[in-house]
Amino acid sequence: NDLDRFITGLPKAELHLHIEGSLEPELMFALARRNRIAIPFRSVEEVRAAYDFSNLQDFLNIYYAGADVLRTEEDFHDLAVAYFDRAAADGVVHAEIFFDPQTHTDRGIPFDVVMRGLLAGMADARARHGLTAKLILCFLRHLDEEAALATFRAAEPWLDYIEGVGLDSSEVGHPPSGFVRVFAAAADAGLRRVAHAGEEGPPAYILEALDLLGIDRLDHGNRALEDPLLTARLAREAMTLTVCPLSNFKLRVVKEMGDHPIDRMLALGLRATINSDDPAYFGGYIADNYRAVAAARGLDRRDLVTLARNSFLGSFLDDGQVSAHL
Ligand code: ES4
Ligand code: ZN
Repeated sequence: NDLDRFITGLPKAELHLHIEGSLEPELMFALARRNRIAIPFRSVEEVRAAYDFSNLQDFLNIYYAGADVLRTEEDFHDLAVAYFDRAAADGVVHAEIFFDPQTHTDRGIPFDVVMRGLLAGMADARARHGLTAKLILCFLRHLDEEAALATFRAAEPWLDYIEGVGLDSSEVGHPPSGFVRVFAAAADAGLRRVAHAGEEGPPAYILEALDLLGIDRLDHGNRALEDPLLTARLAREAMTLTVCPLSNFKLRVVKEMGDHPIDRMLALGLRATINSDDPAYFGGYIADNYRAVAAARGLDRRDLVTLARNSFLGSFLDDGQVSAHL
């Protein structure tokens, strides 16, 4: 319908996308065959049927298992190209994508293989769609800070190609305060900093991400809504929140899409954006996320324009590039 076409046609930036979470079962099968890896599924339907989770940890276990088929530079290239093609079809003109190097280096895949493949995919996206992209290296918070520091050292030859660092994986029990040194090292190297906080974790984790990690952008941030002083501060500081509605629904951060607080966030003056998180696992790409909240919360075109505009304002593009997109 009309609103569908409006959403797809609206130029937007994607600011919260785990590239490993864009691995569709079809590509998982193809890569397993190409790399001669046995996977415990006979069909794409069986893979989809195995995507049974209702919280972050259950999801993560499936997501890390799926990533095992990614072995070669070509695999990472093909993964990235598949995502960028799909994103471009949804009106994404700029994407700042997360990757989890530890998921790969811990399986013996060299850091360089991951980087070369993703960068080649980014170059293709630029050539095919004019889509620009940046990389955000995420540290896995269920592993310790020494492991994060070792990952940062492995990344050092590649820092010209990495826009920023992030913090993801199992939130509860792994607060931002455990990653102060590695984020300080990233800041010293001139990198941007983001962190997942307030997805399942309490508002105190959001405060730590702000005050101890010095984040430039907050990933999820839903639970900030429990603390009026915190939401007032986030609004005052024009902190961008990268909200992921279908993820929130699948991981039961919200009980129903009708309960999604996206319009409450906007009403509080928060710079909220809409993103797809792990689209192969959560049932949709960015336009599906816009559509789902628009339908559930009755968003109008003005709200949708605000959300898309926020995605550029919250991006790490320079001011001139942001202006060109507004
Ligand atoms: C993630 Cl939804 C989510 N939360 C935390 N870490 C993640 N890694 C991939 N998806
Ligand atoms: Zn995420």
